[in-house]
Amino acid sequence: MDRSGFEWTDVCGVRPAVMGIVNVTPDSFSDGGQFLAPEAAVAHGLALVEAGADVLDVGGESTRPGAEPVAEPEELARVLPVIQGLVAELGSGAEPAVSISIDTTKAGVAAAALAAGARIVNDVSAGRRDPELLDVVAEAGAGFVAMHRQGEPATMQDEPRYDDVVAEVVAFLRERLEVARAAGVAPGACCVDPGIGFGKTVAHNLELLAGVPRLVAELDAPVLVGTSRKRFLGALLRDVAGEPGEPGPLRRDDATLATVVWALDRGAALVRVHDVRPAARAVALLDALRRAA
Ligand code: PMM
Repeated sequence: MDRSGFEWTDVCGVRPAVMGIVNVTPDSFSDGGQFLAPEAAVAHGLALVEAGADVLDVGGESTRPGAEPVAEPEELARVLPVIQGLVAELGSGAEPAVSISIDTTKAGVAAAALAAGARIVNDVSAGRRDPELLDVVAEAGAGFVAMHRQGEPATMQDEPRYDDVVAEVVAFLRERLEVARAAGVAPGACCVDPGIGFGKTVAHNLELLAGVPRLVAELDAPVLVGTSRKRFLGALLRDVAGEPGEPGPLRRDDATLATVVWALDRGAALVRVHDVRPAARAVALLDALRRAA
C-alpha cells in the first residue's frame, strides 16, 4: 500500500470535522432499512459529502440497545459494496478529501474494508471484542476510534451504574489508547469517544456532555462525540422542553444540533451525525466566531 499513515490532524487539525453516518443495516434505530441496497447507501453517502461531511462512517451491524449480532459474511456483504462504490466515486488517493471509516468490532471486516479503501476503523468495543482488530489497524497504518461502552448491546441499558461516569470513561479510554499504541497504532491515528448512549442513563449522558472539556484535557487524542438522534434526546425533549411525549428519532435533529454545538464549543474534534448539513454549518460558524473572539 503506497498510502502514508493516517493522521487525525489531517482531518480535524485545523477545525473540527463532521462524520456522516451511512448505516447499511435493516435495524439501526433511526435509519434502519433505509439504505440497505448498496446503490442507495452510496447515493446517501455522496449526499452527505455534498452536505459537508469530512468522514463517512459505514456500518453493517446495528449497535442499538437489544440489537442482534450479525455474522461476519453478512456484515461484509452489506458494507463492502458500499465502500467500493464510495471509493470509486470519491477516490482513494494519498489525501482524499473525504475519508471512509468502517464501523465494526470484527478484525476480518476491518481488514476487508481497509483493503477496499477505508482509512479508519471505528470500533464501539475499543478493540476488546476482537483484539486482532488492533493489529489490522496498525498493519494498515489506519486511523482508529476507541469508544467507551459499558456492557453488551443486548443488555447495556439495563441499569447501567457508575460511581463517577466521567472519571471512569477517562480511565477506560486512557487504557484503550495505551493498548492500541502498544499494538502499533500510531499515536496520531487514535481518536477517543465517550460512547453516548452505550450503557448510560440520561443523567450519565448529560454528565459526559458536561464533561467534554475534561475528556479533551485529560486524554491525549482528539475527542469524537456521537449524540445524533439518540434516545436520551427524546427523553430530554419530553422532560425539559415541554414535549407531550418522547419525540421519535427523526424528530430529534434539532436537539442533536444543540448538543453538537455544545460539544464543539467545548473542544470536541469530531461529531458523528445523521443530518450533516446543520452540523457542518455549525462547525463553520463556530470557527468564524472563534476567530473573531
Ligand atoms: N453510535 C452508534 C454507532 N456507532 N460509533 C461511535 N464512535 N460513536 C457513537 O456514538 C456511535 C457509533 C449508534 O448510532 P447509529 O445506530 O445511529 O449509527
